[in-house]
Amino acid sequence: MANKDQQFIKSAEKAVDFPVSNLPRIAFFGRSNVGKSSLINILLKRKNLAHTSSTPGKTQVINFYLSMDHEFELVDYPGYGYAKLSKNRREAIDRMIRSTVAEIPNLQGIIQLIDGRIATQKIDLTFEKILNQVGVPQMLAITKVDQVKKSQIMKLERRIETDFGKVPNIIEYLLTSTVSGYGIADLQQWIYTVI
Ligand SMILES: Nc1nc2c(ncn2[C@@H]2O[C@H](COP(=O)(O)OP(=O)(O)OP(=O)(O)O)[C@@H](O)[C@H]2O)c(=O)[nH]1
Ligand SMILES: [Mg+2]
Repeated sequence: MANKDQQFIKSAEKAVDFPVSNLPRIAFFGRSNVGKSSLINILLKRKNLAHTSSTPGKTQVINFYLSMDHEFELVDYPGYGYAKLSKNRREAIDRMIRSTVAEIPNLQGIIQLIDGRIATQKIDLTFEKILNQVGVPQMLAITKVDQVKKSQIMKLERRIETDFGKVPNIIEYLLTSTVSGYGIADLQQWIYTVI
């Protein structure tokens, strides 16, 4: 078992600073506040190793983490498209994502998080296409489904299929919640199939 200090590997802002590793990596993308760091913590079985916050824009650099079993690494990216950041800062984060995603050594999978409580945002579709070009298996994690009424779940699934079905590759998605734990085992399973 790794302790907390061993599980945090490194922060980086540029691809040249990415840590070298033999382990497969899974990277996480999504709008600010969608729940990336929360999901990473639950997959790492840590409470707040990846810092979470109700204030969007918490994660400002790219953070690399080691899984509990030392089998893979998780890469936590800053959120894209956060309206309250200055235009310069927002564009810098978008550029950081675009210019580094294809440079992550040993990248085996991409998890893009989509807020299940609101309509699909244009920026999510834009980034879905950008991330798709990297050419590694891609999973959509629909987040915060604990806040979606049971009666609305099927509607949500149809909407995701319609919105993301237009992109070139057939899209895989999972409904998730870090509050109820819904979908987490399936996501973990997906990671083990792609690494
Ligand atoms: N209800 C609910 N809230 C969640 C869930 N996951 C995360 N949150 C909350 O959403 C907020 C943002 O979570 P973070 O994990 O910090 O989001 P992030 O995507 O890392 O945000 P940035 O670092 O700003 O890009 C926090 O207040 C979390 O507690 C979930 O499954 N359900
Ligand atoms: Mg974060």
